[in-house]
Amino acid sequence: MAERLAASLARGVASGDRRALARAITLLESERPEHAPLAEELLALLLPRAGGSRRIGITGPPGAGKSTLIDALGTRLVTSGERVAVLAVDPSSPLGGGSILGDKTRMARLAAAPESFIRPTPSRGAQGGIARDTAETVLLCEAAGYSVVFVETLGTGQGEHAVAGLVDALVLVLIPGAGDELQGMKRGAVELADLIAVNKADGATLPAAEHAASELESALGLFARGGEPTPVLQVSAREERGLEELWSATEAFLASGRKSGAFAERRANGLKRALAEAVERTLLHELAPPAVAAERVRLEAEVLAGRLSPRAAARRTVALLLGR
Ligand SMILES: Nc1nc2c(ncn2[C@@H]2O[C@H](COP(=O)(O)OP(=O)(O)OP(=O)(O)O)[C@@H](O)[C@H]2O)c(=O)[nH]1
Ligand SMILES: [Mg+2]
Repeated sequence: MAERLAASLARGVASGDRRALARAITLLESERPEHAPLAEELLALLLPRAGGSRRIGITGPPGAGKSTLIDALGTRLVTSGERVAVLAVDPSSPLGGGSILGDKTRMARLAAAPESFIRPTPSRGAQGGIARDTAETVLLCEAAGYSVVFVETLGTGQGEHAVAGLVDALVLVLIPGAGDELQGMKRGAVELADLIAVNKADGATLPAAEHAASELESALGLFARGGEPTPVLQVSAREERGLEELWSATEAFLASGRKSGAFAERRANGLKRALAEAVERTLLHELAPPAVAAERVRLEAEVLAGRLSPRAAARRTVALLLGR
């Protein structure tokens, strides 16, 4: 029964049926134990068709224009024959939180194209859960024939870390006017980024965007230490300026990674991490009573606060699991 359902869903996904894809993703995200074997079967059936997209992360502070940029860029890509999927990951909003409608209306043009698929990923608090669901959702989108998959996430520190490991290229969207604050606050994100788009290079904010872009460029030039500095592009998502250049720079980044092996290495590292996380999650799920889960959360907080070393926390966790 379960196998028949998985097989028919897999056929729907592979034929590019958006409703089947949406149902398949819901199944992956489900926490109900009886759905787990079904989700696994579905992935097994579709895995051979996955892997073929360019996976592009779009991160940045709230209101930077990430969704507007994806809408404009995605619409162009669709026009040039690509099929575009967008996964909006919001680690900070609660499960089923309000961003769903917001994202669709902010990507109204792209959402209207039959060659697009837009899907919010609800948060459930755990970074690992988001990363797994998103990674698996990417695979399903690829099996459904999407050739470009955008993953939008808020650059709040955790979000971009989780997403950087899932994508082939991470684009950081910044806005002018944040001055020094921008450099201090976004330093981690800047270091993770493969490309930086300074958005809102239009109207009254144009001079500030130009200024911010040139400051960033010189800072990154110093960072680069002989390697290629991270490309900085000025764009206006609203007026659709600089988008061709941004996409060309993204494709150039991917092409050079394919040549050097960095592209394959990044995907391999992502899979290794996903495997390790899955082993941990499965073990904990099989072995741990709820009390242990609560204790793990407490131990993690102790580690993060610097009061406990990771090795001590690991030893206590394992002792708990073994019932000692
Ligand atoms: N002037 C100008 N405004 C823009 C541009 N791009 C986006 N905006 C505006 O900036 C606001 C935020 O845009 P969004 O695309 O929703 O930004 P976001 O980064 O996706 O926001 P969150 O998902 O809420 O973090 C909206 O009012 C947009 O109209 C741009 O290129 N120029
Ligand atoms: Mg958005």
